[in-house]
Amino acid sequence: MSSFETRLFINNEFADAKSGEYLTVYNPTDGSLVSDKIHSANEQDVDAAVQAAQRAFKGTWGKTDPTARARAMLKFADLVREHAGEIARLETLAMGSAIATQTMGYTTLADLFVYYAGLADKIHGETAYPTSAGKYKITQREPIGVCAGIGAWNVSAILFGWKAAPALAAGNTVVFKPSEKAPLGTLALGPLIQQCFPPGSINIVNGGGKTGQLLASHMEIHQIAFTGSTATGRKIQEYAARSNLKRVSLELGGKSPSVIFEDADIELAAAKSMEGAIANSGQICAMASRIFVQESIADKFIQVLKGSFEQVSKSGIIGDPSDKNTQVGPLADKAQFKRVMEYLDIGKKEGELVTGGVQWGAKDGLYVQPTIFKNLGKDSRIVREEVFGPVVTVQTFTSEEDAIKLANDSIFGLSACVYTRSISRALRVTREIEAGTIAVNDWYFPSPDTPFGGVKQSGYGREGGLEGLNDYLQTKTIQINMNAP
Ligand code: TXE
Repeated sequence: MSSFETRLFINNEFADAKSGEYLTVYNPTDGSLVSDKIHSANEQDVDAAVQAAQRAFKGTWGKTDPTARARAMLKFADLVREHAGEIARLETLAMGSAIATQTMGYTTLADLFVYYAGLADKIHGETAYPTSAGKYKITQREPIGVCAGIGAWNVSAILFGWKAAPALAAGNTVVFKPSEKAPLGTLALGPLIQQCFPPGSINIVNGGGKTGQLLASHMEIHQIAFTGSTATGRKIQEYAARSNLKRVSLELGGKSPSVIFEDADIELAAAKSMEGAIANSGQICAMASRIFVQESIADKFIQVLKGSFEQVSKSGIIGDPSDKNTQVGPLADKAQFKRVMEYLDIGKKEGELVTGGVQWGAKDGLYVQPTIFKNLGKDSRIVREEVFGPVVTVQTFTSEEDAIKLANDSIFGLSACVYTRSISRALRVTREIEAGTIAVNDWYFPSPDTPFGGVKQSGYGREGGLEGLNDYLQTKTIQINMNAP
């Protein structure tokens, strides 16, 4: 894909932004300009997108028979799967993530549309039993109307699918804003959307925080799903409260713990911890960045983990993200790189560097060597805050109780990992850990058929699985007087 679309996608057409404002994106592999002409939506543009979505909700998509909705979604899924590799290149170009990772992102988007297409004709209410005092009561589950989505830049395809697929299956229409750091892949879906959905069903508006604020504050949008930082999530909730009290679901940051007990398979725990840390160069919200290992096996575990982290830099899987064998690309942009380097400085000052801790490769490439720190205090910022890079901290614990306490000592609660050979311990510990998702003897990566989301300041609402549909439906109760003539 040598050229790409940079305009807004409204009512099934690409259109110039009325704002006359543009976003700029650089390639993080070498700092070269990707585009300085990515149209940025202002209030008029957002209004046009919302009106188109409103018309589709009232007139076409919202009135489409559920089985026809499912067929349109399945057609879209097939097209996305067919073009996954070429669209993924646009993500790689803009934010440096490995082509294999982003291709998986687009095939997962296709899977999400298949999953929710299957639910489109299975949405139904209940009958209240027993009928009381001659009143027959039923509930029906209805779409909400125009739903907005705001995505982060790390896996744009999945973030779009989590929001758009359940919204459309339920009969809603969508206005989606991809991140200003990686809008090109989402825009490339426009021609595929045109082939499957009536105009206005899915609209894409580019822009930064200002455009996001317009969506979150819009009076005709009745639901907004957000993925991004906790700080922005807080603002989204405020905008919703100040405007029309639209429903909000938030998938925010994390600082996920990984708890490794002395009966665990050390090689497996180290390999999985490494895989999770380098996937998407550590830019995954569910990444387990706080590792807690039982004291009795700590030295052995750290030694094996160090070996597997160092192997990444030696094995050739870090490098050009457009190469299909690459697993670790650069960080998304200069801001992200600077932020991660600042955390590395904190780690070096406050703890002990085990491996990494520096830039990888040439100066213009925004790569970071996979990094391990140990011996950090529990209040060090690198232990408390989300780094969003291939960086882990290792601390030790003595007992199960101690491990649970340490794992839960965070404002976040998105995900967690537990490594043990004991099923009863796994069941006890997973029950106690405060997180929306937990992997046992594995690192956690979400899948279309199960709900994903956080507790505490990692947000609320669930995306994926049957529960993922709930945010896009509202229940109406109907009461019928059975004694009426
Ligand atoms: O997030 P932002 P950024 C974390 C991660 C990362 C940090 C910053 O720690 O380093 O957040 O990333 C839109 N009103 N995560 O700067 O700013 C913005 O345009 C409405 C975790 O990308 O939260 C983008 O589309 N919208 C996360 C989206 O919000 C606003 C993934 C996210 O931007 C807005 C990414 C506003 N006032 C980052 N300001 C995860 N959970 O996976 C910005 N936006």
